[in-house]
Amino acid sequence: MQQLLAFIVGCLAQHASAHGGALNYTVGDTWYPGYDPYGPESQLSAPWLVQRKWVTVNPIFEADNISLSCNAPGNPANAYIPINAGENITAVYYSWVHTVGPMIAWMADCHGNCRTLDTAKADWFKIGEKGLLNGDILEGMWFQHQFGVWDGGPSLWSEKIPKSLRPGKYLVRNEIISLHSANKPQWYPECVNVEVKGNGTRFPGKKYMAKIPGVWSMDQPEINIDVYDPAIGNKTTYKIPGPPVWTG
Ligand SMILES: [Cu+2]
Repeated sequence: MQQLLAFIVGCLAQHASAHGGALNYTVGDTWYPGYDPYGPESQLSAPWLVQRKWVTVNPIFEADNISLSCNAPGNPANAYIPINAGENITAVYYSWVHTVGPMIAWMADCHGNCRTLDTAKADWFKIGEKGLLNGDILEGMWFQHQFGVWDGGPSLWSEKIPKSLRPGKYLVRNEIISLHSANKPQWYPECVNVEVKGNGTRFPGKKYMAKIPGVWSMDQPEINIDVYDPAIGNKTTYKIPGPPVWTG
């Protein structure tokens, strides 16, 4: 526990003035450290590592960037977070500063081994998404704003593993899209290994699936957006693009 606290405090210091990403995860009362983007290279071979490797808290700016699936360089991790279908996985961020844009949680079936999954070719499906909660696009309350904690405490984002999902090894991908720069979207994706348990038998069909990169494009008005244009910023609805969420 002492070690874990030191780790958390370390992350906090490093990320106070930067952009960010999913640094840790919790399921119930159990914490799982992610890959520390500014930590030692040796993490990658650690038997406890559950998160794919990422090396900067800076965003990705291109919808077609090959690293959009699991950040750069995205090397696979060894361990899996055990979780029951129907339970929540919480991604933990620190001092998240951006306020506008959707947040989407995705999963992909690893077909038995997440080390060998090519994340840029995988079939991803949404398990949850959070967007504009109330008010208008420019000044209303987005989940991304509400979720940000400015005092250095953890920002928590929970999504449920669909109750009927068949057991197996999966990646969970937490994606924040920040839209505060006009026509210059920012992507913050991280991926974590989970092993889903339970009695589920279901799996989403084709209409729920997307490729990443592939699902986002600068042809989408919800992505290539100028929130400072009153004709857009004054709207009180924002439809999160991509396939529908599969809730199981
Ligand atoms: Cu940023």
